[in-house]
Amino acid sequence: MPATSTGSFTLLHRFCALVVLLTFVHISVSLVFYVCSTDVSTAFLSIPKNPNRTVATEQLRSAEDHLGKELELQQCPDTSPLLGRGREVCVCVCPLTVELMCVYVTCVSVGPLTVEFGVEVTLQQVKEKNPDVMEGGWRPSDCVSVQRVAILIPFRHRDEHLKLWLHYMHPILQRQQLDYRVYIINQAGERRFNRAKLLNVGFTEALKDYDYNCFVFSDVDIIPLDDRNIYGCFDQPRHLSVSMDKFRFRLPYKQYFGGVSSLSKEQFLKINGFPNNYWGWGGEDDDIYNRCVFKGMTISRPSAQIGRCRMIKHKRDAKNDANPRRHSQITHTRETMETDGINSLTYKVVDIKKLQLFTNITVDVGQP
Ligand code: BGN
Repeated sequence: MPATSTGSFTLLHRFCALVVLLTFVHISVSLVFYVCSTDVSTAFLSIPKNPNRTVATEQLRSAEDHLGKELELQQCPDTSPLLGRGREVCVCVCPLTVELMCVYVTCVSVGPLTVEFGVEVTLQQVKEKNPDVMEGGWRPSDCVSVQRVAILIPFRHRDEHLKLWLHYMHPILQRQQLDYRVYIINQAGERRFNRAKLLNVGFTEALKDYDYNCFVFSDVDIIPLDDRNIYGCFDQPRHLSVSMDKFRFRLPYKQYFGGVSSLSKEQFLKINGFPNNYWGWGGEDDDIYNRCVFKGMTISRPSAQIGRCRMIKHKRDAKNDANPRRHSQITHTRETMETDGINSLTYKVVDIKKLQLFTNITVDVGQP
């Protein structure tokens, strides 16, 4: 054979070998991404879907509500796969949706929480960004949450803060895969504010709506800086706002239980709920802390890193001056907790509005 044709044969042979090699590499890489994507893309796809689009699931859901069945949906994972500061969730992109042809990967960042209070948000914008939030809350459509959470916010004249709270919190709460609803407990009238009593009202009213097993008590001006700070319940009462910017990202004192906390229904009832007699600012959170300790419980907390949060700066509200009786009141918790609490709660509901982003309960809690 002439030397030139031997040369072209070798070249052709090499070229073919290269093509075969590249095809092999392509198939291997696609296979690896295909296998790895099953987990990750499930996580990615479980970012809230519009329930209108999942009619069958909704029908099953209502059957579940009526018949008390748990369907075939699996329990949501202990740790939601959608959380984590700066974490990236990657999915394969498959041309023509043929999974074996997955050729490249796209990543979205789900973690970093930039919380800025200078931004102007309207309720309409928050609604548009959270189309799946209905009746003040949401629940995963592809798994059953263990945590059925009522988030209770004592409130009066803080509309600007509420907009920011809803703007930041609805997406976080959905990523946490909670079955949750937000309740604003608005104190009617202009008399002295009573945070703890409003929370007792929230507990009672929320239970008329749904079988909640967990209650988060949050001030309207506190936003977590890490979505791994779970707004759910734990073995022990939980303090969530553990490192606030206002306190230079530390606890102001070891027993501090203010800001954001959570108690399971059982824990809440064990301490006879919250005190009804703290009128004005301060002390009620210390009383609640005492109640927990006197009933043999300890306080659970996230790490200082995960528990970082920001507080919207503001002046003390009108009619929320410091409660002058608070120092003496907190020395008597052991006795008062038996008779002052959820077992002695009286109030008058003035109005209940079920809105898309929250339920608004206006209540007359009386006066000192
Ligand atoms: C404490 C308040 C708390 C408040 C924190 C943080 C009292 C009771 C008398 C010691 N307790 O001093 O209610 O959450 O500061 O601001 O005032």
